Amino acid sequence: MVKALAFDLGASSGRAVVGQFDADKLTIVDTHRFPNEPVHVLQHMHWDILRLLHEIKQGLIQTRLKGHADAQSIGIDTWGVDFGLLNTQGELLGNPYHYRDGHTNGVMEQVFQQVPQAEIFQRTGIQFISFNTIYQLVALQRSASSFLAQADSLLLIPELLRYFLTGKRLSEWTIASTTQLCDPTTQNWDTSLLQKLDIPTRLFQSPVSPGTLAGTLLPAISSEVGLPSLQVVAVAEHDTASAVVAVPAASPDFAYLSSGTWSLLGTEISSPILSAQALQANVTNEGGVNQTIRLLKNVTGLWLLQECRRIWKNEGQQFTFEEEKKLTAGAPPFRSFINPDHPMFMSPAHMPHQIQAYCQQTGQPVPQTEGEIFRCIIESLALRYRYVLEMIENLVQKRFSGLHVVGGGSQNTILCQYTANALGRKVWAGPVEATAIGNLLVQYISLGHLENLQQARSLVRRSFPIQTYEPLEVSQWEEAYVRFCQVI
Ligand code: LFR
Repeated sequence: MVKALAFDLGASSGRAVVGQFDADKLTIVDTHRFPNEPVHVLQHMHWDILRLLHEIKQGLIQTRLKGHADAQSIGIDTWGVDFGLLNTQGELLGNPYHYRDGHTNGVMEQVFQQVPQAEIFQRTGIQFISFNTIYQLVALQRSASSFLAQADSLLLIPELLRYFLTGKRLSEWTIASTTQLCDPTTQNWDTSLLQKLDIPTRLFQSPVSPGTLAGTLLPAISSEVGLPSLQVVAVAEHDTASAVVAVPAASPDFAYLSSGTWSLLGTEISSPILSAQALQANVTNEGGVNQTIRLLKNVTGLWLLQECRRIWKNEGQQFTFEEEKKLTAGAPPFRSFINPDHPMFMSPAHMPHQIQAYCQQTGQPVPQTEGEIFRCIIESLALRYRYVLEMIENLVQKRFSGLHVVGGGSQNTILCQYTANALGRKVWAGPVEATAIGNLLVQYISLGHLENLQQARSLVRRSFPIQTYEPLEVSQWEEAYVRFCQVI
């Protein structure tokens, strides 16, 4: 039995997950859970980064107390694009911004005046989203940030947390690729793009491949948490890259949806697609494991539901999942649709009001009840998935027989069923814990217990339940899709 420990930091919480691998099966157990909530201070939204380091240490202690002091290694993953700056002494400068902060508003469009959009895509292969690291850095530089002026290096958040544990500054490829500052063919920073934008090149060092051994726990941390000096692996530190590792596909040609706060829908390819059509579709070519590229598109995902729940909770209304299901099923079908990716849904605002405003502005019936709003969101997500899947298929010139849905959203039975209906194809749902599992699998590959991605995915198939959804009511959904496309 080989044990490893994954720290997976998601949109509202983080956790420590121990993997136990006995050659035939992988089982996982949580040893610690903690909040990962942004902190609003003055005009800005920041990571609570030192608290997270504290929670990671608590996770190490709990892992020992719960009988897993024999874990061999650790890996950390989080979402993309956010970073911390270090001075020459290796101290953190300021508090990292959260990507939903407003400081990048309008910056992307200004950058296009300096470097044309098509050139940025040609160089990086990354989709255009206003919060990418490239625009965060330009925003800092335009505001004459003294932190940027003093900075000696930049580490993306999982790299920063790993640095706090090991004392070593090391950049990792999957998370580096999300910055929109790397060349996907050389898997290195695009220095001429950095220079064109006056972003200091001294901040960056060549990324290592996911699975690289990145040091051991610092002696001070080992003694603080009472564990030996464990190996720290630079796993696929971008959470989506980890999730894609854990897609239980048997064939090399498959489509996936990593379903959480974001819905990341795409496929795995061997070299980036940088065509004008790809630029037009605003897809991304992010770095994957074993020299793969994750060709995918971001769809605003469960965020829409999470934000509605947050608002209703503040207003004194809370529903269990079973209640939500009933409310959704009880609302009339196909009344109004939203484009989940409209910018008005991006920042934390009053989501139910935003959805109502969208429906009103597009001349559709305005959903009133919670059930009507849930239904509008879930139908729109499922229809958007079809739109994006077909877009990806056009780019790779393939047709997939169904869609693998992994992550927390694979538990949402209504969303999975509606997705199968909207696609008119099968949906295979699971594993739920894909991100943590992918994090662990890369550690097992790195330590020599698994050979490659194929073996890792076959282990996932043997170890975790996968639920199949068959498409239903296909002709009604076909009609709905036509209307959805008109609305968006
Ligand atoms: C998902 C994710 C997406 C990325 C977004 C912001 O958690 O990592 O892949 O586009 O968050 O970083």
